[in-house]
Amino acid sequence: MQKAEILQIYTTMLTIRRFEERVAQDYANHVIPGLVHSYIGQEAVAAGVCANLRVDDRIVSTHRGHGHCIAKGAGIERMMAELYGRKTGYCKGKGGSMHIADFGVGMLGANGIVGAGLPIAVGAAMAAQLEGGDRVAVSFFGDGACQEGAFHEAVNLASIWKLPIVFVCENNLYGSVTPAKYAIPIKDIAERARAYAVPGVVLDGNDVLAVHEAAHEAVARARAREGPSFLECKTYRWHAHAESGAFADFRPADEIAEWKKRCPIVRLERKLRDDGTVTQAELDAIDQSVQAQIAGAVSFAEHSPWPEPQDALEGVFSQ
Ligand SMILES: Cc1ncc(C[n+]2csc(CCOP(=O)(O)OP(=O)(O)O)c2C)c(N)n1
Ligand SMILES: [Mg+2]
Repeated sequence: MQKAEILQIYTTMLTIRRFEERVAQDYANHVIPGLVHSYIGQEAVAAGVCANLRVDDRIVSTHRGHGHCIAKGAGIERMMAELYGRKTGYCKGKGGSMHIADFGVGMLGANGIVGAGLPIAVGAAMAAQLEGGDRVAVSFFGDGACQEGAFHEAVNLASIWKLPIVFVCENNLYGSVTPAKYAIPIKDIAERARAYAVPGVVLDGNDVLAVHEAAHEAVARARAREGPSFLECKTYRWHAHAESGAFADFRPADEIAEWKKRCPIVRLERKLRDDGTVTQAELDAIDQSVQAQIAGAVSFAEHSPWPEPQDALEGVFSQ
């Protein structure tokens, strides 16, 4: 991979990290209302997969969607404004974290209903197949979503119709407070894909280069109209299920500490420094530029107007 491409992936991961750090801080300070699920710890999955996508490819996300939005090219100003509840946000400040979408960059939406994104992504893949060309769709979802009926229907349909889709399971070992070990009777969820004749690969989801390589193959397969693929990325979220404090974190402290040592960003930094690809000064400069962009997004949100009371019933699906 060219240096510029690796640094682009690195910058995406760091943008997600800094964005989420700021969001967590603003949430704790009651600046951000609603419910927010942090993507910190899982950055390698969104960044590694989306680096293989074009702007006209489509992705469907989850309740933990900020990383997917950023990696697919959504604007962090409008994202931050949405989280702040401002009129300039993606949903005019009325949707919040779990409704962010940007069709212009092929981001078909976060989704507050666990498992509901998979059939939407299958629909996007079907549309891509019907229109000809080589567009693809990617479905991001968690281990918890794999316990929903929609998961099985989606993977099966994609398989029998050979749809151009990549299923990306982010197995972060928990669905809210339920350990995957309790809820799932098999070690690797990828086994389920194989039951539907979809090739399933198990990956270290904190190794962005491994994720990128596997996604590269899966996306190429979809572009060549050879059918769906399934990537199970083993990873970990650093924060509790959601920022609200309503979800106590029952996970063992030593487990959290162990996974923090496998930070996907630090791992890539170390590799790039060790093999002489970058200097620490280059990495510092990227961080400074990312931090400036986050500050810009916050300033945009802070200086944006609130929605008008008379618009309260516009753009909503129930009244
Ligand atoms: C259909 C449905 N059931 C339950 C919930 C409540 N809920 C929100 S997130 C979540 C856990 C999802 O776990 P997973 O798919 O592994 O994603 P993660 O939160 O780990 O990223 C649950 C049960 C929901 N939003 N939708
Ligand atoms: Mg999970």
